[in-house]
Amino acid sequence: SPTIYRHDYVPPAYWVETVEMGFDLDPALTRVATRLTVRRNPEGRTNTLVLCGESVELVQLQINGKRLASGDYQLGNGLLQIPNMPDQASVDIETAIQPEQNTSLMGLYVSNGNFFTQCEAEGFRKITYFPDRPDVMAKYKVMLRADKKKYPVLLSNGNLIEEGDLGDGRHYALWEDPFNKPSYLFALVAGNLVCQEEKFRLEDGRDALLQVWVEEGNLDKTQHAMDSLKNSIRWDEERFGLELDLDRFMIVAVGDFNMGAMENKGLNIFNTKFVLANPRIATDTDYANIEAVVGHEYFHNWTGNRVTCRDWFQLSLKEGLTVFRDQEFSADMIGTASGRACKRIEDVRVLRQAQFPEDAGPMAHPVRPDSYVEINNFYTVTVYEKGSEVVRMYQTLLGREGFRRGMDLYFARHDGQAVTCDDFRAAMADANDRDLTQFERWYSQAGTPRVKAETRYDSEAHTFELTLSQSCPPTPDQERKLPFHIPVAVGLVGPNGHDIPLHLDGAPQENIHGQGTIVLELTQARQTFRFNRVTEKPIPSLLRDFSAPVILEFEYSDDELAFLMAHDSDPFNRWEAGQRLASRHLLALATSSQGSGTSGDTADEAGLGQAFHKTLNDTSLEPAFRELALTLPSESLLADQLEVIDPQAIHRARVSLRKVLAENLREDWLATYHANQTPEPYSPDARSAGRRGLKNTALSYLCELDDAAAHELAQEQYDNAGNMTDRVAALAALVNSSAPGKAAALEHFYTEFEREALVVDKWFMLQGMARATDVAAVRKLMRHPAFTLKNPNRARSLIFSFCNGNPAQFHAPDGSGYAFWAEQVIALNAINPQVAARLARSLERWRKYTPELQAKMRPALEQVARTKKLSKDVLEIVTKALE
Ligand code: B3K
Ligand code: ZN
Repeated sequence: SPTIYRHDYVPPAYWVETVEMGFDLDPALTRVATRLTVRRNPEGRTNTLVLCGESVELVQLQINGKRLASGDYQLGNGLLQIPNMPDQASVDIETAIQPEQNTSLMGLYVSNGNFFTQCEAEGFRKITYFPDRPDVMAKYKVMLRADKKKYPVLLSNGNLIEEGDLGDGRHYALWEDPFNKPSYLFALVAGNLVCQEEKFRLEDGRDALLQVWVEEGNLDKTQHAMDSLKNSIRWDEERFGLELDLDRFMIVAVGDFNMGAMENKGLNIFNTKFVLANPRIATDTDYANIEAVVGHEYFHNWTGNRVTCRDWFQLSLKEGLTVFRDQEFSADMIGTASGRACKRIEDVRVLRQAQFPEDAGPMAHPVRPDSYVEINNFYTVTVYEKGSEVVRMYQTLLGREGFRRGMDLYFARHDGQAVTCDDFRAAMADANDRDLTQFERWYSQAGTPRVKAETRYDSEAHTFELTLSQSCPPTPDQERKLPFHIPVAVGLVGPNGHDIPLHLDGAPQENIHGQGTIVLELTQARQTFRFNRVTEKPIPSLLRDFSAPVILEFEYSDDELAFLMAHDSDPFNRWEAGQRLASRHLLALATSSQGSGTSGDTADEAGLGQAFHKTLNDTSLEPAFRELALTLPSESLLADQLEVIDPQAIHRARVSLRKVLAENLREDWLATYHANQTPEPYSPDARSAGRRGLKNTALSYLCELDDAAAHELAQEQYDNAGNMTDRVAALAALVNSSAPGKAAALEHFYTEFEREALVVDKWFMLQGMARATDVAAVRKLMRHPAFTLKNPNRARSLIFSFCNGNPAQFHAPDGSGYAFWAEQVIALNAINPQVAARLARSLERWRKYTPELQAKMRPALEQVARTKKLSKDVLEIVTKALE
């Protein structure tokens, strides 16, 4: 498979102005008639029209009404090339496709008897031949024809122009999208669906029709998605002055979907997981995720659709920016300062747990990649989450108002265009009269920068010096890195626990949190900042609110960390101090006890226990914050901080510390458990969710004791749970204990919810991640009648949760986990290359593990690599892993 390079970008030889399509929908064989009007691009280099096509049969081809003979064009390698084209032409293409056979879930496919499409990134070419690249933008008119009984609902982008009967039991609908769009935003839906709908008054006075489409039995689960949509529309009006530009906005839920959701113009298609919710089936996390994803897709209407990407290397232009927007939306929806901080902590946790390892492995790539084999492999945490951090840094450097000025200029300049990350950066720079040249390195250099801090306090001169030095490790194809432009938000905490007013030597700087915080701009490899009038020795609070996606190194003592944990005015760094303290202890435990499994230094534990005790009982802190502070760093986060990973040692260390904390704080956990019950009826708001979160954290610690009292508490919660959050938390606690009722509870849960696919996913997931679940147990679960590899949610719920979420069992010393992984990657490859490639990534960091484990991982990777008919998706991953 060829590698595609960013520097090879060439503008298209022809633009497409209009697209008219007619679909005769039939699951076995659908016919698609497409008429394009094309016009030569004066900046193009040839007069050959290049169209892409994949798994489509070409039935007929005409230029200006004249049928082409097979000698008039070239067909091969996924391209249809028509040479000697006139400057303007009408092109008629007829194709035949087989939606029922399409298990890749790209292009047009069937899910539970209904038709859906997924075109990003390159799925439109599985429907018809087309210049399937995002810089080709056109206006679409779409005629859908289908059997009326089986497919009463026919949807596509934009506005419904006409509908009616065709006789013969068939009917039609004609849709027109008034906006230019790239082919990846095309969508159609046809089937037996129902909707919840509402008229919604926009700020400019227009009424928009909002619809959430689902299967009939799910109409009682659409309210939260609808509310989230209305909140998203309001928020984008208020925060960015961006209005919905269509009269109708539709969300459709589908059970078979590769990703979370898709922002097709006016017709967003969603994984059911990010639409359906009611208290019986959805957890607090599900509610929050639905709000975030509904927001994300809606926000794409401006950042992605109205202004789109010139080429797929620019993916972060829309994804990083839209993730930033959805994160800000969720934070604003919580509203409180503490709630904002909790959201920030959760987002940073994802970044560290998933993106930092990606940036340190064989798939490491810049936020704007330079090359790819399969673009679907680059919908990554780097493009999305690190991309969002990069956008956030503009806001940190320019301030909220400056950032808004940059956004306004971006839309003023580029509405209706397909542009690059450089265009976005230029808008930010020009709107604020700032030089952001060096900032480009955040887009071009891969790897997580390290910032090392050193301090010097002069008690005579009352000066405090902070020296920051930065470095960035080599990544594939990038040996040496140049210094980044890094905003470092800093505060100095005095002995009384309050922030010291800051007097920075030199020019005054902008504050992000008021007087106590200043944003330093680190642009050199090494820089010293001096603060004057510092009368007492402070403790520095560095990188407040995680002001840059870097690893900060500073030698805090345990006492200093405990002090910051108790006093830092920046809630993020309060949390951070506790995590550092816990990590330090856990890493020592994991490396000292490799093999032995005994608990570590009790003096250390006492310090940590005291700090945890304080946090647990500090009722001035929001429950949601306490929950985050009392959750130990995950096994994968700890693994990332070790030179050589021994998953069992890490697991033992973490479990043993949890047991110690459970024992030492038993009474406090119990009191916290009882103090944080939530009233009926259930409400998913952040405050209530925070209380449930803390209560269930208390329950899980208590269950580490594995005694009768804990078992009873969990069993009672399971039996009486009034919502899914409490129910599934109790079940997880039971399953990870030796409680006598755990088998019965698992069975009860399945029987109770067997008709709710999303809950059955939870049932598989919980078992996939359970401590006692080994490969044999996973294989047994795969034989359950409800299991199938064909549905991505189901495959993820068991196989991914085991391979990624159960490290101690997956990395069993006998290598059985790796053999299982290879089998499943190979099986999935034949069904759905995108899902297979995601699973393939579970082993990409094999070189970080102990030599014994590496020796078992390599053959598994090699086995996948030499599989026949390997998709380029999987091939790219395993090739890069083995290089
Ligand atoms: N833009 C889509 C992702 C499409 C995935 C293609 N493999 C979802 C999103 O980011 O909103
Ligand atoms: Zn997106």
